[in-house]
Amino acid sequence: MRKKIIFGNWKMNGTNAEVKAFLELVNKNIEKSDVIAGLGLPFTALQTGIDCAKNVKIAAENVHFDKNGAYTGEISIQMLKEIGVEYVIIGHSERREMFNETDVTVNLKAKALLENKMIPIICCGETLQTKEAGQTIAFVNNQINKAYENISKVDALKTIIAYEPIWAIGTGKTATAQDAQDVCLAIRQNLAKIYDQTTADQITIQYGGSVKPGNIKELMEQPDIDGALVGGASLIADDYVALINYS
Ligand code: G2H
Repeated sequence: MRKKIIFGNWKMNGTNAEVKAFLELVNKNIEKSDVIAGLGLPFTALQTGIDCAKNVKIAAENVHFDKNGAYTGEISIQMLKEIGVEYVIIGHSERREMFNETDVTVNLKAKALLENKMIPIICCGETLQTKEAGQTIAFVNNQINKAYENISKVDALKTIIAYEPIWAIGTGKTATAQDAQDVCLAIRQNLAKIYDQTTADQITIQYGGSVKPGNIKELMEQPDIDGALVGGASLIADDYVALINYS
């Protein structure tokens, strides 16, 4: 039985003061012990997140795959581990589109995180153009095949996938619950081809893209959607609490 895993993704939002105030409100109001709640934060707010969160896992929104070196402005896995971060969002479409993230770097990051016993949240998802060309599943499966190259079955079990159709991100357009389910099922079928059905059945697949309190329940009721990665709505404490306490 897969537990629901619902993470906020604050993107480039949130000062330390804002994160502290947000978590003080959220800590008191999260009821559900059967949902794993999390929050992706900018690097500068991670320490505050770790210090203030009670039942909320803290995620970084990116990391470099190399151990250390001449990478001005980058952050290493060791640096995140040192402050207690366990989860890292990798391959978000905004990083792919604006910051040169590729399937190759996503794979390097996933492998490096797993070697360090950290949990990658591996994002995938298609553009509107790809969707309209009827290529969604082929495109997403190709992203997944590349992300999981040379990752063992044991390690794959520790990963989380976030399926985020790019056309639904921050646009207010959510995939219908059925459309999201269809793609999440196709991802699971692809994982069964890469590994086996038992492994595929244990991997968490989140949906992301304009998730909000009003649509989370229907999305979470889909058999292959195991959680959500939420941007805009996760910035508001009341909405974040409603998302975690959705049922
Ligand atoms: C997709 C999502 C969070 P939003 O990027 O990862 O953002 O919920 O604002 O569409």
